[in-house]
Amino acid sequence: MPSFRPAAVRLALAIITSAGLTACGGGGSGGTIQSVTVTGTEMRFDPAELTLAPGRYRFHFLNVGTTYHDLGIYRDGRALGIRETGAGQSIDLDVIKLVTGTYTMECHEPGHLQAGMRGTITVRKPS
Ligand SMILES: [Cu+2]
Repeated sequence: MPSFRPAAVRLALAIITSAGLTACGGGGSGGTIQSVTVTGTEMRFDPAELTLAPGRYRFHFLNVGTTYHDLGIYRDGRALGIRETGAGQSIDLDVIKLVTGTYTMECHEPGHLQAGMRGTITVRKPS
C-alpha cells in the first residue's frame, strides 16, 4: 500500500498545476502589463504609498541614492520580486501579478528596512 503513495502525490500536484494555469489564462485582464516607477534613495522609496488596480505590473526601480538599494515586493513575508541596483542606476523587476490586497515594498540592504526604507502597495478594484 505505501508504494502507491508517491503516485497519488504526483497526481495531486498535477491537478494543482493545471488549475493554476487555467486561472492565469482566464479572466479579462488580457496581456496588458503596466509599468510603475519607484525611486529609491537614503532611506526611502518614492512613492512610499501606492494604490493600484489588480493586474500585471513591471516595476521600474530607479536608484537616485549614493549606495546600493534593492526593491522587493512582498506579500505575507514572501518576496514576489526583488532586484538590487547601484547608485545612479535603474533596473526592471520581473513582471508580477497583483491581486486585491496589501503588499509591502522593502529594501533589504543591511539596515535600510530598519531605517524606514519601506512602502505599502494597496491593490483594489477601481471604484
Ligand atoms: Cu536601501
